[in-house]
Order: sequence, then C-alpha cells, then structure tokens
Amino acid sequence: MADKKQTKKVTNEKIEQLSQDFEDGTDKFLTTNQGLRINDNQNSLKDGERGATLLEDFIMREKITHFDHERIPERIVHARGAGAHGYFQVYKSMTKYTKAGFLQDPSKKTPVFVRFSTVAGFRGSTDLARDVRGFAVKFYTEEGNYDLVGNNIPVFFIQDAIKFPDLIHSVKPEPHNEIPQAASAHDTFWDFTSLMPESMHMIMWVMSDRAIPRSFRMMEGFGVNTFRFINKEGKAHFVKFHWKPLLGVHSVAWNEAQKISGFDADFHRRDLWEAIENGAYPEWEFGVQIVPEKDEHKFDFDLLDATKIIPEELVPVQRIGKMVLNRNPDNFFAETEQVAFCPSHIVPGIDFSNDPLLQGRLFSYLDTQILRLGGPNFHEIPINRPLAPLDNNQRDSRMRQMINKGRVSYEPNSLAGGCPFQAMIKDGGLHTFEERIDGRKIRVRSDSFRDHFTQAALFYNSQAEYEKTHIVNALSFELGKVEVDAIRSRMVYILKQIDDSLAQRVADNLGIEIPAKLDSPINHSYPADANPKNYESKPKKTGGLKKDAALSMANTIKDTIKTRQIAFLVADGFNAADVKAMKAALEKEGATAKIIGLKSNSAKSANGEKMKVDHALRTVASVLFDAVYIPDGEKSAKALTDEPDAIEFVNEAFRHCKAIAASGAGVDFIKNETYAGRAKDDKAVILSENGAKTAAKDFINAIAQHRNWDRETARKVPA
Ligand code: HDE
Repeated sequence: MADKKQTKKVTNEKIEQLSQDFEDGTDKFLTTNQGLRINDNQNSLKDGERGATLLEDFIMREKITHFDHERIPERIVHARGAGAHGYFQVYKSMTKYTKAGFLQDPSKKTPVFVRFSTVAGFRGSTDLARDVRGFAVKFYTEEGNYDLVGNNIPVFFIQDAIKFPDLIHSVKPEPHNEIPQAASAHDTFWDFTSLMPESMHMIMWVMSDRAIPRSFRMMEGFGVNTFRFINKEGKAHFVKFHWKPLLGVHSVAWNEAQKISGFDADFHRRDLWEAIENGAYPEWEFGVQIVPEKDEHKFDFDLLDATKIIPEELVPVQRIGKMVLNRNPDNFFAETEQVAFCPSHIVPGIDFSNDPLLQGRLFSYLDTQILRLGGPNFHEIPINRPLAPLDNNQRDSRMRQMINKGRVSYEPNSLAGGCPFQAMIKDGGLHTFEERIDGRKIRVRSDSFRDHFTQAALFYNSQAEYEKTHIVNALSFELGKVEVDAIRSRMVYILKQIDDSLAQRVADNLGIEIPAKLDSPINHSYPADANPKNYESKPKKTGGLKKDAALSMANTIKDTIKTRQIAFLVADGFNAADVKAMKAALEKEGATAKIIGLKSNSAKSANGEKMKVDHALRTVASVLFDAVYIPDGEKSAKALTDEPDAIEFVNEAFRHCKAIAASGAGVDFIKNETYAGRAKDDKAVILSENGAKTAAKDFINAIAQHRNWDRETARKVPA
C-alpha cells in the first residue's frame, strides 16, 4: 500500500506508467533490464553449435551480473526474520498525552509493516534458537513513518550503547571457527556475561521459555527503552510501549525447540505465513505505561536504565489500540529484507528519553541501513517510503529514484518561492521536547543504574515452579556447553546474588561448587582509576515487590485453541465418523486438524471412504503440532502399533506435555504402546471408549491450557 500511493509521488509520469504496466502484468514478454525483448533464454551466444561462448553476449552478462550481486549484507543482528502487513487502530483518542496523529481517531486505520526476528543467527539459521525475538513495527502515518523497534523481552543485556559491539561479538559464532550458529551456549557469550552483572535481569528472561516462543503470534512485544509522549500543550509523560497478543503468550519446550530446528527450521516463518493465508489474522493490543515527568525519580530504579522494567503492579498497562496483520508480503527480499527500521523515525507527539542505550540506537540504525541498503536513498525503496508527502533539498547519491526538478536545492531561497518551507508547530512541524540537562561532560555510569539483581530476582520469584525449573535447565544446558571452568564458577557465583536455590540447582547440575568469593572483581572493566566498589551491584527493593503476575507466562490467556494445529494419526481402517466428529469439533473452535497418514496422498477408512492425507508420517514429527488425536478403527490402531514412528510421535507429544486424545480402538494403542497410556490422572490425556464426541470437550479444554507442565514434575519428564 505504501508502494502504490507513493509511486505517484516520487517518479515522473512516464516511469510510473511503465512500472504500472509492469505491475499490472500488461506486458508479459521477457526482457532485459533495458526493456529489450528476449528471444532465447535457453542458450548463450556461441561461436558455432559447440563453440566457445562470446563475450558479446550482453544478455547473458546482464543476467549473470545481476545474479552475482543478488545478496546484500545481512543485518549484523536480527538477520533472520519474517514480516507481514497490517493495520493499527487506536481504541480512544490519546490526545491528553500525545498529539501523535495516529493515536487520535479511533475510526482511522494506520497501515503497518511488522518484522519479527531472532538476534544472533545468520539469515538462514533456525527459527527455534534460544534467543530474543525482534518485534519491529513501521507505522505509515500521515505525519511520516514511525518505527517502534522492539523486542519480545522488555529489558536488555547492557545499559550503555557503547557495550553493544562487545555483547554482539560475544554471542555471535566464535570468530576462529564460526561455531556455533544461532546459539548463546558457548564460551565467549558466557565469558562476557559473567563479567557483566548488569545483564543478569535479561539473562533471566532469555533463559526462560520466552526465548523459545511457540509462534511469533503468541509473543508479547516491548519498546524496551523509555520514550516520551508530548501533547499539544507541550506537556510530556514518560511512556513504555507494549504489545499484548490476543492468543496469549506461549512457548515450546527446550527439547522440542531443538527438534523443531531439525524438522522445520522455518517453523515460525511458516506459522506466520500460513495463519495469514488462512485468514487467522494475528492480533495484538497496544499497551502503554505512562509516568508523569514529575514522577521521574519516584522509583527505586532509573527509568533511563534499559535493564529495568516498570513492574505492571506499580504502573498498569493501559491497552489503547489494536494491531492486525492481514497480508503477507508479495516478495520476501523487496519487503522483509529491505525494510529499514530506525528508532529515530518518530512523529510529533513521540520523543526520546536520555536512556544511554536509546541514544546510541538513534545513531546506529541509520548508519546500518546506509551500509546494508547501499546508500542514503534507502527511504525510496517501496517498503520504506512514507505515505506522507516528502520534500526536501537532499539530492543525488546511489540509486536515486526521485527526479527533482528545477535548480533550487537549498534553503532559504527566493528562486523557488522559498519552498519547501519549514513547518510551524501548528502545521505538524516536529518540535523537540525542551529538557533541562546536566552540563558536565563526563563518562560515568549513573549511581542509579547500579542495582543489577533486584529485578532479576523479581522476575525469578514471579515464575511458576515449572518455569523456574526451565530456567535452571536452560542455564545448566548453556553453561554445560561452556569449556572454561572459571566462567562457570563466575556464573554460579553471580546467580547466587539473584537466588540461592537457583545458583545451587545450576551448580549441582554442573557438578561444581559455588565459590565463596571471586579472585578478581566481576566487572574488571571499570576505568583504571575508578573505585571498583562503585561498579558492584547495590541491591534495592523494587517498590518492595516480591512478585509481579505479568512476568509469568503461567498467567497468560488460556481460553482459546484458535489456530492450533492438531495431528490426527491414521492408517487404513480408521473410523471415518470419529475423525469427522473430532475434526468438526476442533474446527468449530478455530483449530486446524491435520491428517497424518502412513502413506502420502490418502488413507482408506473402515467403510472404504478415501480421506486426503495432509502429511505422510515420515515427513513430520509431533514437535510440529500442538496436540495428537488417535481415532477409533481396529485395523488403523493395529497398523500404528507396528509403526515405531507413530509410537515415538505420541511419546514425544507426551514428553512435551501436550494434550493427547484417543477414542475406541485408538485407546488400546495409547494404553498398550505409549507412556501416555501409563499416566495416572493426567488431565491432558483424554481416552474415550465411547467415540470422538465424548472426548472432544475435554480435549479442547486441555489444548487451550497449552501444555500440562505438571506432567514434568509428576512423571519426571524433562521438557
Ligand atoms: Fe537493535 N539494531 N540495537 N535493538 N534492533 C539493529 O539495525 C542496536 C536494541 C532491534 O527487523 C540493527 O537494521 C544497538 C534494543 C530490532 O529490521 C543495528 C543497540 C532493541 C532490530 C542495531 C541495539 C533492539 C534491530 C541491525 C544498543 C529492543 C531488527 C540491522 C544500543 C528495543 C529490526 C538494523 C528489523 C536491529 C543496533 C539494541 C531491537 C545494528 C547499537 C534494546 C527488532 O543498527
């Protein structure tokens, strides 16, 4: 949408007509990039039938040269991603707090493009890496593009942008052998982390299940840095931005994540694409936490410190609008790869804070786009073009699309009647928020940034027991991959500053002692003449809070099975009535039933009916589905018994705490062949001798719970 409207503004009429014909497909001939119709796209130009190829073949040279240059540098971080178009609509006018046009009128839809991503992996890496997810939104507002470039975790590893290259160098594959891909489980990352106590709050989040989402559609999003809302009177409020998914916040199990990476490295990308293709448009509510300027110092953490949240218990999130993603990109490269987000892209009514991480980001993204997209004209690429009219005196450089007319490219001028003019504030001109700042030029870390553990502990204490176990397991996995003993010791020592039992459980898993003290200070990178004491943590109490319910995924939405993928394991001889009844019951609730057969193409029911098979068992695994159902049918159940992949399918679903249902002869298969059959009183194993209809209600309720994590503790099934 940005594309079509904007084409009119930035190109002259003739080029527009040609490109319109091209888009409309009026002209179907294969041509060179100069528009020359190509008569033979199969053979290069040669000296005789078997002769040498001629340098003269400009058609082949153009084609191959273009191909040779197809790749552009991938993003140094967030290289792997997927995007979608949609719109945003505010629920009620936010005029009291901000003059931003797109937050005024509930009847107005603002187009958006969103890109989700992982951080550490290369462009072709797996979607299910344990990692932070990017959540970047470009609003094409009438006042210009506004980019809210966030993550699915509300805090960050570091407090000052100057540390970003160090952080990223430590987490990326190690430079000597470029191993491991898309993983933080290696020495350099934990070496750096163990020397940076400020990262501990973030470490709690990335070691939690938040870092292995079930779907992009089931992730929260956060602006992370503190911003400002500015209203018409010029009054400011601090603001933190949130995205709350209407499907709830859900994750997979770590063992499952690793297997998904093998079975379908595009799992999240595919999930987003298919949901949109099927009309199940992902939705998020837009939330804000608003803090008056006068309350800047009210908290015992600093609003400018990106390693801290404002607990929702202290400042509730107001839900002020909704975003719907309803259109897949037409072309991955042109849109998702070339989209250029910059936190500096703001509109009047939104302004920055002095958060030193944000301040560095304001420089970095523009710089990155210039390198990545080949120059300063990246705003002319269709996906980046604003819908708002664009007019200034910037000229030339690589790949310039706009053909500026006239001889004036400066301001002030009289030769062009003074155009383009500066805009008055009343005409929507951006007026930077006037703020008093401290006048000393210094390199220090504010004293108010030095508590690294209170909020890490708040996060840990807010987790359900199974979530705590997952954090312990994740740390044990990651540190288990570390080769240098001193790094592990340092880490368990730091974990002890968060929680004794957390540190002890990890130390036990690693088979090491928690050191009573460290030989060298944790952070030895303070300036040479500074007092080390000033760089150690100074714990405080976050408003005396012990827990914050919003931090645990156990408290998320669990009343829907919309878009969930349910595997039906069938073989020839299944009971068609059972399959149809269960399918209808699930589909009524918005879930999708996928028939998994022993053979591709189709399976035959007991009464000879042919049913289309969605996947052959050999091409999938239960990790790709949310739940499993085994229908009635003696012959079918017997065939599954003879199939090790079918037994593993159900056992793995059981291990990953998923809902499992069976009816009729399917029950015998579960009881005789699988762990699920031996489970006692498992609320997510539904076995019905009486057919699918009886099982459907309980099965739907169990799927809506997402997982029966109790199974892990009860049956000692590590997930
Ligand atoms: Fe980024 N970040 N970042 N980042 N970031 C980039 O810009 C950077 C940070 C985030 O889908 C880069 O276009 C610095 C926090 C997302 O295209 C780069 C610092 C948060 C994306 C960059 C941070 C983010 C990026 C690389 C520390 C959450 C992907 C490619 C001061 C609020 C956007 C690019 C997309 C991408 C720099 C920290 C989110 C290098 C210097 C905190 C979602 O400019």
